[in-house]
Order: sequence, then C-alpha cells, then structure tokens
Amino acid sequence: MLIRGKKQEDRRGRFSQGFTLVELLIAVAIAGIVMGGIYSVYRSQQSSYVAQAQVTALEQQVRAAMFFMQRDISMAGCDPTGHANAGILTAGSNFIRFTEDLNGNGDPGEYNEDIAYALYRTGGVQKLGRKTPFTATNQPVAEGVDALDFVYLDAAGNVLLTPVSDPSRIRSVQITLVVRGEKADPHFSNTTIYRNQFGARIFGPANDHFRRRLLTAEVLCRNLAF
Ligand SMILES: [Ca+2]
Repeated sequence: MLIRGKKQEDRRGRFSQGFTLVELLIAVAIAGIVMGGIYSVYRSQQSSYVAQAQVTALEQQVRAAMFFMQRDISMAGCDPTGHANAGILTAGSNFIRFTEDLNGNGDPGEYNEDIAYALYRTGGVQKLGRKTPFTATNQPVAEGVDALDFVYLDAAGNVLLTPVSDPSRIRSVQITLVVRGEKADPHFSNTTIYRNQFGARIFGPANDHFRRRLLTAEVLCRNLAF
C-alpha cells in the first residue's frame, strides 16, 4: 500500500511516491460528483434564466400591443369638425372597428382613421392584427396572442352586451390580452384559467407548457361623449 505524500519502501527496497489505483478511482468519483453538482446548478440557473428572459420578452410584447390599442381606441370618435360622424362602428367581444377624423377634414375613412383590431392566424400562429383602412390586410401587432377580449361600458359604467347593438352608448372600453411565450418549457405546466376584470373566462386552462401573461387596460373614449 502506497500512501500519498509519503515515501515508502517497497518489497524490493525502492522508495516510491504516488497514488494507488483505489485512491485514483475515489478521486475520479469525487470529481465526478462535484462536476455533476456544478453542472446541475448550472442547468437549473440556465433554465431559470431562459424562463426569466422569456417572461420579460412576453411582458414587453403584451405591453407594446396594449399601448397601440389604447392609443388608437382612446381617439375613437375624434371628430373636430363635428361632421365626420366618427365613432365605434362594430363592438364585439373579440373584435372592434372604429373611426376617427384625426386630420380634421371631415372624412373619417382615411388611412389610420378607420381602424379594426381582431385576432387572425397565419402559419399556425395566432396574432393580434390591426387593419387600416378596414379593407387592408392585417398588420401584426403581437404574436402568440391566445385571447383578445373587449368589455364595453356606458356612461354609467354598465357593461353592454356584445356585440353592442348601439355603439353610440359606449364611453369606455376594457381591453384584456393573453399572450403566450414563444417556446414551450417542459418543466412548466400551464393550468391557469384567464379571466377578464368581470370574471368571465377568456382563455384556458390550456394544459400545455407555454408561459402566458394577461394584461388589462381600460380606455376612456373622451370623444364618444360628444
Ligand atoms: Ca380625415
């Protein structure tokens, strides 16, 4: 038996220094365990980093989409001449079309004045689309949108049934979006039921492996009061 670090005389009377095979195997095994531990910490940090990055990207996407809709819808009915007859034309639970005479020429049907928001699907991906003028093709505002929900309220704050039969009663619009991450995460299961502010289920449970974000905003359409 050789002892590490000590000189020892072997049977033939020579001194030698080193490791035995057993010691080497133990050292290799310990190194393996340590490396395995380091790798598993690395893996778990890496996957939590990827999940965090995905959640951040998701939040940015859902906020950007909401920003565009809020900006447009808040101007619905903008009619500086009073002759354009601008306002909300169609008010569905997942579809809206409205006009606004932004350049004040009395014509509310020009580019960026006749706007519609709805979900559409291309290449297997559901997107939030913005159309203007109404006959044009959808411009994608956000991808991976699982739900788009509109709730319309009158001047007294009462919820109007959709599709709203008399859109001139609408004073504010509550928008809810559910957007999902780009990639599924096998370590995550999504069993959430997504609801709007009035408790109505708008999506889920998907029972899949996608992370999602729900965002709600209420837009007061000041121009519709006139
Ligand atoms: Ca105009």
